[in-house]
Amino acid sequence: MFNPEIYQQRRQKLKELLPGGVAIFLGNEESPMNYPANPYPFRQDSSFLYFFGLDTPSLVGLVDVDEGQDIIFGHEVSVEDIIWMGDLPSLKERGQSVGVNTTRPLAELPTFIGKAIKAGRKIHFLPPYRAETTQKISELLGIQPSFVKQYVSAELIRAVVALRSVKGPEEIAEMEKAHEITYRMYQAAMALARPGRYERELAGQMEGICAEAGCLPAFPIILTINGQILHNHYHGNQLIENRLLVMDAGAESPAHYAADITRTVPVGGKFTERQKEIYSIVLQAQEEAIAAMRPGIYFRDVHFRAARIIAEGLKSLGLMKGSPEEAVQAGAHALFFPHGLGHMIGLDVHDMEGLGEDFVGYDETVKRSDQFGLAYLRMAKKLEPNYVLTVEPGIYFIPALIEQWEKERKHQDFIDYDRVKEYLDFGGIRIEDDVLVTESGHRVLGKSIPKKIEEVEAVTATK
Ligand SMILES: [Mn+2]
Repeated sequence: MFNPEIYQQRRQKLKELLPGGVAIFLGNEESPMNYPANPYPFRQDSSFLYFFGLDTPSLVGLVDVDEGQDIIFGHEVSVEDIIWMGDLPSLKERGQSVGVNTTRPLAELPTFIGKAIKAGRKIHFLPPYRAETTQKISELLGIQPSFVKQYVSAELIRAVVALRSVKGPEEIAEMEKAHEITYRMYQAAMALARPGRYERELAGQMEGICAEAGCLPAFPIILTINGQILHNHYHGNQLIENRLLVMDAGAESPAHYAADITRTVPVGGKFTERQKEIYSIVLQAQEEAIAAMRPGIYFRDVHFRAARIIAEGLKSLGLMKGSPEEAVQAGAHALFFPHGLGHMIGLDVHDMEGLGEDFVGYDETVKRSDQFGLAYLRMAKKLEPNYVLTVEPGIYFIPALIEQWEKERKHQDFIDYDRVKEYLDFGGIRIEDDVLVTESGHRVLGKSIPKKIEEVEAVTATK
């Protein structure tokens, strides 16, 4: 948790951005796995954390823009709570720790909201992503659950996105902590990437390092010899000599800020020539994309820059043909690079994605494309100082996609399908770092995790 002043300033700025009304932030509840008293690890809602900091369930934060007041609604600590969970600070003390002087029993919330509605005041809320939150909003505001999403406040979403997008020094420091842990996760996993090991052994080491540091992974670890499957969470394969291993993982700091790193290593510690050729293209795309990061540049243009390097590189290997520029415009490169270059990162690994990707990554100057590949670009708009984004190009050989495009003769002026089919057993490569946009350029967060070919070979197990 940060100083109470940080939270006060954030709520003050929110009041300045909203035209009026009352903004409510529903904290999360415990989420049961298989019976009520056996919950998943508790994860607080990120916007609640941002404005109200408290990392415990069953709280509602309220920012009354008209009255200039902040209130936390929650349960008072009971003797029963103390029996099971030990001494806990009172609701009042917890409120004060985040600069909120007014706390009320949760049971008073419906009355407060009812009065505000009667007075014709607007109740702002963010899009819920858990069924019970939808249910609570439904009951509080008298909206049928299936209509709740239609009543979310675009004004509140815009204000929250404006604030959470620009990271403060205290947030960058937290992200650096997440990177410190993530660095150690990669050191361990790379050293274990030897034939005969199982994916789960490496993934388990990574999770263990998070646990030792008192935190959790920021998202389920992707660690697979089938990197062509983009969000593969299966960890049951045995590592095979010379197969590429894609690892996409990151820790979440104790204050819940995420790191998100991807490295691709050759099992056994030596890239084949063919792997080196493709790897070098991805690395060049990633390094040049990072080099382009600065305030004022559209992230979509950085994405295109990476896509062009991929198209040029694949042309030099005979997999693509024609003009790389035109190929990228037509979307032909998306056969190999079907996702976007990156996304914002912060309290959520895909930061604020639950508020709506178009609110986060797009604005009136840049609209989302519906072209295959480009449509998955989560972030397109102009970069500003203190944005933090991932930069994560990749090249994948996805047999089902290749087969489908060839059958449809899709982009055949730009793709040499006979050559591409020689790579059906290749797998995939992705390289990802987290980049802070500074006043004059950028800074890559965290200690540098090996990504140059020689560095990767040096730290990856040989046998
Ligand atoms: Mn990512």
